[in-house]
Amino acid sequence: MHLPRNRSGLLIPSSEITPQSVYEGRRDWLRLMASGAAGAALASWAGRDALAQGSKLASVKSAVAGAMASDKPTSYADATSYNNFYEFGTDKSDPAQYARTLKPRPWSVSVEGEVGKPGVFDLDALLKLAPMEERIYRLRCVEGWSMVIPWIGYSLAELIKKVEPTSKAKFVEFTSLADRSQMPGVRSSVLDWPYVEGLRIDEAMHPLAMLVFGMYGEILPNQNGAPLRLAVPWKYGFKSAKSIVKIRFVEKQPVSSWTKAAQQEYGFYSNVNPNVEHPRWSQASERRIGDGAFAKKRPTLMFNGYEAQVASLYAGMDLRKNY
Ligand SMILES: Nc1nc2c(c(=O)[nH]1)N[C@H]1C(S)=C(S)[C@@H](COP(=O)(O)O)O[C@H]1N2
Ligand SMILES: [Mo]
Repeated sequence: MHLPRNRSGLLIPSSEITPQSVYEGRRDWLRLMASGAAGAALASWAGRDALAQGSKLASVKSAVAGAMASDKPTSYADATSYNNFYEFGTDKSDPAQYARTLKPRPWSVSVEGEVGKPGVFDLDALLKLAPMEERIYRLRCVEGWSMVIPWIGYSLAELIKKVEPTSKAKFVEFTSLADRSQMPGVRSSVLDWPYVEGLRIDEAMHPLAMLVFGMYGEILPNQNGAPLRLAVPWKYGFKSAKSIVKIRFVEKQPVSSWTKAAQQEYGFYSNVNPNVEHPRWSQASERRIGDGAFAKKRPTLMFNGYEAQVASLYAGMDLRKNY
């Protein structure tokens, strides 16, 4: 991903653009599901039942509503065929091609470390833990491209509150699945598996930080990190770990996989910042996937456009040092 190769992969054929009507259809379908009316038809997959019965697709809370991206969502085709998920290979097309071997069910997430109520959460329990919301967030990859994605999920804070972090819980570490039998890319040594990411506890508690189970009105496709992933919209995309199996509350700052791979390039914070360049390229602008190969790049926004919501988390910090 963050290797300088494969730049030609940035050219996306416009034939892949999903008509808005198809996307709207998916949304209607999810709303129906949320109302419970479509429950029987969806019985083939238990997760859909849980999503339908355990929750309503709530309108977003005010803390989040003001941060919703007004830009047109990226086409479903682009969002599901141009991916970074190194467990399935390093080319943008690899996850869509190889992630069908991922088994997102049964699935559980182990919550460990500095919490009063550690435990293993089954996926069904997580689906019912809080009301599902649809939130349109920008996703900015550190490589210089971006998308706009309608996610479905709820604030990570909902889960964190339930497990009662102790006063020693200063950071949260997220670990992705690393199973060679399901993930062909794990045989490669491009990263030190499993994929690990981390957030400071106040970042993790911020209402914008989202635990995601679906997108575009559907259950999360495997290549996008099924059955659950993070969406941390003010940070570079790699902070949003996919296919999470472990959430650990710790006192010391976790070392993320990308920091391990290249410390001078990928720091712990990795907040989107047009003023701090990556050692190998500028971060001042970005290419919106779907805009076409010859479209003008868009200026990258401070904190990816979420400055009003999150800047206070970093008051007094030197964002050049804490990149
Ligand atoms: N486990 C895992 N999570 C991951 C990655 C990965 O390789 N493995 N790639 C990250 C990067 S670099 C980006 S930009 C986003 C891409 O998410 P998307 O494919 O859903 O757009 O996922 C992030 N989460
Ligand atoms: Mo990325």
